Formats: sequence, C-alpha cells, structure tokens
Amino acid sequence: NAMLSWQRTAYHFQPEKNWMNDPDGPLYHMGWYHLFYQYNPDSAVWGNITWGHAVSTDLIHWLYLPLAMVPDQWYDINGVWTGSATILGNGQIVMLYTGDTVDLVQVQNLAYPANLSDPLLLDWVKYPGNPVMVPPPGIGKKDFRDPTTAWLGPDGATWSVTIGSKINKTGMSLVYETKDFTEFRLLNGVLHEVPGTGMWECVDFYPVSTVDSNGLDTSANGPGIKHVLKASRDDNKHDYYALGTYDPEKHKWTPDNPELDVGIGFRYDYGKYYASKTFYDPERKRRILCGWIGETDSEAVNLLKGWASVQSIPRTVVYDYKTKTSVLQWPVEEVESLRYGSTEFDKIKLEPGSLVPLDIGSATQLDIFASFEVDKDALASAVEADVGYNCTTSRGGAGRGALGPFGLLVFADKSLSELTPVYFYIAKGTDGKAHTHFCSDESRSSLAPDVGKLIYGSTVPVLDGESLKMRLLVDHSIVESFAQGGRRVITSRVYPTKAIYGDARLFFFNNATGVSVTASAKIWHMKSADIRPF
Ligand code: DQQ
Repeated sequence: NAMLSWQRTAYHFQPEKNWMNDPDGPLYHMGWYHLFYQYNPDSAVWGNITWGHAVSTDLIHWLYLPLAMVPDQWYDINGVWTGSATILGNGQIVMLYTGDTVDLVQVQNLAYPANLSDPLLLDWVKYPGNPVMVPPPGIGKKDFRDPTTAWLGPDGATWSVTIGSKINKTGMSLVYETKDFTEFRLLNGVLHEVPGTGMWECVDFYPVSTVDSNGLDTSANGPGIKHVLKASRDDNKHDYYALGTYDPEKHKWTPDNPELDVGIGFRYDYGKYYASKTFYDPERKRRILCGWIGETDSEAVNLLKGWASVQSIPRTVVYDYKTKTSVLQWPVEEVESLRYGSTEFDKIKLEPGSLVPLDIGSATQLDIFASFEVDKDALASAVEADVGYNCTTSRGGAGRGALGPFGLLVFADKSLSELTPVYFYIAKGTDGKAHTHFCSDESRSSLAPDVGKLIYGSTVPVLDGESLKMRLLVDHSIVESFAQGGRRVITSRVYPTKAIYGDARLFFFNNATGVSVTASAKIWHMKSADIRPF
C-alpha cells in the first residue's frame, strides 16, 4: 500500500503491517536481543492481542520472527497482554504476562522457552497450571496487570514481583513473593501508591547506580544504589517515574522527594511515549529502556495505511549524578552505526528574528547535535521575562519573548508551510534566575487535518558552566529530542505532507526579541536500518 508510505520510519522498529503497542519482555540471550510486543496480526487497530517477536544483535537492525504467543487458552483468550522476563541464576528464562480471560478478568500467567538452547527462543510453553495470580480481594478484575521483571531478595531464594493496580483513584503497585514462579503470595501493603493517579499500567522497578554509569541487574541493592519506580498512567497516557530507596525487608519504596513522586513528578518523555519497560543488558552492562510511540492521526487513516505505531530507539538509562533528581536517557550507541556524511556548522550567529537554512540535502533521516550560547550580557541585563512560561500553553515556536524561543526547525518544506520547531525558551524570574524550557511544537507540523498538533515540553535544569545542548533523532514522521544529555526528552510524532523525502529541510531559528544566540551543530545523515523477516 503506497498510501502515506513516506510516513513509515526508516530506522525505528515497526512491524511490516498492522497494529503494535507496548514492548514486552525485552531480554538478551545467547548473542541476541529479543523484543516482544503487543501485536494485532489482523488489523491496524488494537485488538486480538498476541506477542509479536523480533531479534537483533545491536538493537537497531531487526529480524521479525513468528508470533511468540497467541490468545489460545481460557486464561488469555481475550489477549496476551503485557509482561516481563526474568532470568534466573541458572539461566532459566521465565516470562510473566497478563492474560485477559474468557470472562474478561485480568490474571497473571507464566510462560517459558521450550528450548533454552535455541538462541532465537522461537517456541514458548504456557505453564499448564496457569493462571498463577488472580485479582486479590478488594482489587477490581480489570485493575490487575503487567507484571514486572522479578528481583531476588536478600535470602537469595525468594523472588518478588510487582503488579500495577488501583483502588478508586489511587494508583498502586502490589507485591507478590515466589520461590518457583508457580506459587505466589500477596504481601501486605504495597510497594508504593499515589492518590489521584489512576490505574498504574506497565509498572517498572529497577536499581540505578549512584557511583558509576554501569547498569545494574534488577536484583542489585545496597550502598550506592537508588531505585527507579515508573508507572504508566492510564488516565493521561504518560510514563512517570521517581527516584527513591527500596527496603527489601519491608518491600517498601520511598521516594527521595515526595514532591517528585511517581505520577506527579517527572516524565520519561514529554511527548508521545508510553508503556515503557527496561531490561538489563549483561553483555554491555547497561540498563536499556524501550517504549511505545503511538500514532496521533486517526484510526481511519491507520486502517488505510495498514499499520500503526513504532518503538523508540532503545535508550540507556543512568542516574543523573549532577541533578540527583532525574535519570539521563540516551539513544543506545549502536544507532551511531547508521551515521554517514556529517556536516558541521560552527558558531553561526543568530540575531533576534533570524532563520538560517542548514544546507544538508534531504533532512528526513538525521542525527543532530546542536548547542546554543546565549549572549551573556543580554541575558544578564534582561529584566524579568515570561516567569509563568509553559511550553504546552505557549504559542510554540511562533510566540516571541525576550529570551526565546531559539533552536531548530525540522521537517520544514521550502515555503515553510510545514515545520516542527524544537527549541529552548529562557524565562527569567524576579530573583534574576534563568529557567530554561525545552519544547517541541507540532502546531504547524502538517497540512493534514485530524493529526495531533500539540506543543510539548518541560523545564530543564541547566547547571553552571553548561551550554544549552540538544540531540535530535529525525526519522520521517518522528523526532526524538534529548536536552542536556538526556535530562529531558520529547518525542514528537508528526505527519508532514510536503516536508518529505528530498523536500524536507532543516533550519536554525531564533525568535527571541531581546537576545542573539550563537549556534553550532554537527549533523549526520542516517542510513535505513535493516528490519525484515528472518
Ligand atoms: N497495554 C496492554 C496492557 C497494558 C496496556 C494491552 C498499556 O497489558 O496495561 O495491550 O498500554
């Protein structure tokens, strides 16, 4: 189907056709990264959910494999929903996943590879004793799903797993213990709960090192370790996380800062991004985050196109030891193997109100590093400006203030009838302090009607001595934008109709009225990834 084929991405993972949502059970086994995903084999809309399966040696080039699991038992006949992998000490792989039963009850099931010595893990066995967990008393039968990777307790024999739920509008994560993954015991109390956050989907719970940048296996705990708790909020479809401390005796996680708590504090991504999940890569000692990037066009158009959704480029996650409040997300370094033909732009002066074309040819597949130096005297002498600025309620790239916006226009056609600004905007408080916002503006991204045209963003901490930096991965209909080394991230799904293939261009812009900016960039073209059937 040639219909809107230019919207397909070239180096993000997506199935050849039909619907995809959450990543499931990512793991590394015998030289291969395995990605499973929520997949409808019959249509480009959600339904009939199976586990699609693909493998890669580098998280960028993928081979599609046959479906790993399909709804064929009473306990998952309405869908093989999201789950996670746990790798036991003896190398055994166990998969826990949610099944939607014949009676539409959410239960947890166990599956394992039929043949552990198969690097491709083609065949999966569902445990005959399924389900292994059913909604406990007091928990709604539709409020019990998405088991995490299990972690081993201090006794070296008891595993714990946490499962998202809610009571009324309080989102929470229940904790179960098991020794064998067939019998589970619900513990009193919860790992954590936050009122007003609704159902927690796809909870993720993992340790990060505060002393080095190595990833940690999920069971690691002790000095120099914090734990990230992440919930995907069903009520607003965003992934929220917070840093805290885990007490394995009490099975309690306590946030470092209750004001930055899960569900009310930071998001992994301030754009279109949901149902993410991490795994530990023992080969390269890193923790990798996978996330689902849904469509923001209409269901009717997706049916015409015959496909829907992509996965983000997998990101490493590490503790941000500078701010101590957030994690840093960064595209896995393997994506750099797609780069070719770089161009550098050095210290381009952007006067207030200027637009500078970056002449690089087609700008549909790019990896961009850009940095911006704001004129220091102008910044210092500027009086209070835009104290209450908020990307999402602003006029985006077109709204001119004293100290912003400035940044890049991606997916722009030559007449500028379509463009997507990704930019910084500095606000200055009465205290003389500058607050930097990082935003992505879809409002003029497409001439097509009925596509999402939101303005996304967040404040981003900029520490003394840091320049303003952004990295953008541009891929036909998506731009993943990372500010300050991954302290804040925004993914925009855009649907250009004119800024496509050779007609897509790139610009620097400075729409600030009161400050000039010196911009530099290094820009690579990106090859397409090889993503095909095995
Ligand atoms: N998607 C799955 C559920 C999960 C939701 C169903 C999150 O298990 O809660 O496809 O997107």
